[in-house]
Amino acid sequence: MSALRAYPRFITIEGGEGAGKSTVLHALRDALAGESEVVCTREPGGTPLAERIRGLLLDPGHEPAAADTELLLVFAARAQHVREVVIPALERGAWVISDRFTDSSYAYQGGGRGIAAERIAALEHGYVGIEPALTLLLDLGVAQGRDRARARDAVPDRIEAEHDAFFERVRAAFLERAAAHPARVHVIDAARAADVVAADAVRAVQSLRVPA
Ligand code: Z5A
Repeated sequence: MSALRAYPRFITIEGGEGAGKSTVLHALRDALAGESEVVCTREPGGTPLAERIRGLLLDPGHEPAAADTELLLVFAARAQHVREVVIPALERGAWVISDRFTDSSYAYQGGGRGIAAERIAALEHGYVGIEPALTLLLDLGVAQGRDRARARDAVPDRIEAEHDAFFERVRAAFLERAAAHPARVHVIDAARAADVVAADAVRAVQSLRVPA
């Protein structure tokens, strides 16, 4: 398998539902603003076509998606997002901060749905080809994350409607990714107050060695 290209200004934020990814993304955008262009984006989504795929993925109104269908949908959205938004922005020297990226596929489709990591890696190397320089993994207990998300969303989407055991497997898979990639993945205890979590995230980004 060909190596993934790591871009020094590519940052991803990962974690379970309600972990505070959007909150941290806003703090990073503010911290980096003024330095150079900052592109904030998300997965699944980030382009009009990829957002349509996100809608299909999260819609509870159709028959249950087979695990392989889910996997191919997230990678179809990612292939479009990477080519249309992420690589062009990185090539022109912008920072790119993405709310979720390929680690989420290892966690949700791998840990959650039980798809073998080798099959996910084949898609990652075949159709994505890049990885972040830094991934901030916001780690939070499942019950706490669900309480936060429920306080915000009246109706759960198709994945949010899964049982706690699914989210426990997702959390364990994220932590396994962090253990396997210690130089890239920075684990942050997301159970603390939002401003403390955001300050940790900003410090981690400031410690990145980025060529001028
Ligand atoms: N998915 C997948 O299966 N495979 C893939 O490859 C990818 C994604 C890329 C949509 O993702 C779904 O896609 C997701 C995985 C799947 N399904 N699930 N579950 P998403 O990121 O759009 O959805 P989400 O995980 O449900 O995100 P979220 O609930 O919006 O979480 P968040 O962005 O991490 O949290 P937040 O909006 O910043 O905060 C949630 C609430 O908590 C909000 O009211 C905040 O004010 C509050 N908050 C935030 N931080 C704190 C702290 N520190 N203390 C107290 N309260 C806080």
